[in-house]
Amino acid sequence: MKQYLELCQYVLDNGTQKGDRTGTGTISTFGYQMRFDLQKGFPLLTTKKTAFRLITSELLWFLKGDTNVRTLIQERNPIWDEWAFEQWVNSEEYTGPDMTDFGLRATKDDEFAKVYKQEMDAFKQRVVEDQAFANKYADLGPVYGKQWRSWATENGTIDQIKNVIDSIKNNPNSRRHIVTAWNPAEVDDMALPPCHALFQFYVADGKLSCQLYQRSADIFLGVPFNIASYALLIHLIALECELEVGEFIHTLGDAHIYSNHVEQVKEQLQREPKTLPTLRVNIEGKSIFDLETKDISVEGYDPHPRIKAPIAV
Ligand code: DHF
Ligand code: TMP
Repeated sequence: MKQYLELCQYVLDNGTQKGDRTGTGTISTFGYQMRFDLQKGFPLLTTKKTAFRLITSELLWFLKGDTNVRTLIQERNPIWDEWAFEQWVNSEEYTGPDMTDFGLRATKDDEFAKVYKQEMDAFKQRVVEDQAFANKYADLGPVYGKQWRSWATENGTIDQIKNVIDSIKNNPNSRRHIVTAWNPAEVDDMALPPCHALFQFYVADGKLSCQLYQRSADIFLGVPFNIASYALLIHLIALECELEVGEFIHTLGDAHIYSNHVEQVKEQLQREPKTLPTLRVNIEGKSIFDLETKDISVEGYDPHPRIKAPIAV
């Protein structure tokens, strides 16, 4: 995963200081591309331990067309908690302690961080126990799962994933194998407008490749997940279409390192990448839409230790 470390170094060397929506501050560049040959191993970062189980659970959640964080919470996957919680604390029904700017404040104020954690734990418990509450506050709106599997039109919905699988199978040479999560009519209703916005598949020499356009890329926390997630998606679609895997091409728009991730990035740059793991998928008798997290694993993953960092909300 030299490519990822090169991205980090490139942004540190060439980035400009740039403010951002979350108030954290970033070092940012615009436009960058990485290529991963999936024949050379599964691109899960080895320079820090990365939670593959969470990546799998999120991708299967997208593929099932789900947009409610309840499913993730039930699978002990916390990666979308903050964006559901934000909907709750901004609602009229919420009467607890003031949670304005909870993400940023929790990184700066230990007392507040405790109160925030209590409120978050209570929220998650209620989401699991109370389906009506979950439907109201834990649904992120028409995010990835909705756009991928049931894009709304005047005459019904479009299943972009089924369609793209059909077009890969029946017309592999097509230059129109596209899925887009960026739905201009609905972005305003989403808890977070799609970061991984549009992707295109390509078939040549019996191999399936995919290029992703990611409009906004949190290099330390988001990007390692995004690389592994799209690599996994290519493997799954390739299985479904009886093709080998080719390349993942990752094109970034605003590629940024948050100011409170710079030390972590530099620590990672000191580390030597290790051999990539191998993906195992137990798909026997199932379609990719019925897979469960336990059906997917990596073998031979021996990363450097985890490095923690706060997420910008
Ligand atoms: N917002 C921001 N500012 N950056 C993101 O990367 C991001 N990603 C989202 C939603 N909003 C976002 C969805 N994906 C983590 C990774 C990916 C992700 C959300 C969160 C994350 O916190 N990763 C940590 C902890 C993982 C764990 O619990 O083990 C990590 O160290 O990788
Ligand atoms: P933005 O909507 O203001 O661009 O903020 C979104 C932040 O989340 C930004 O730092 C990019 C990051 N992000 C990723 O890097 N990958 C992801 O998959 C998601 C959902 C978000």
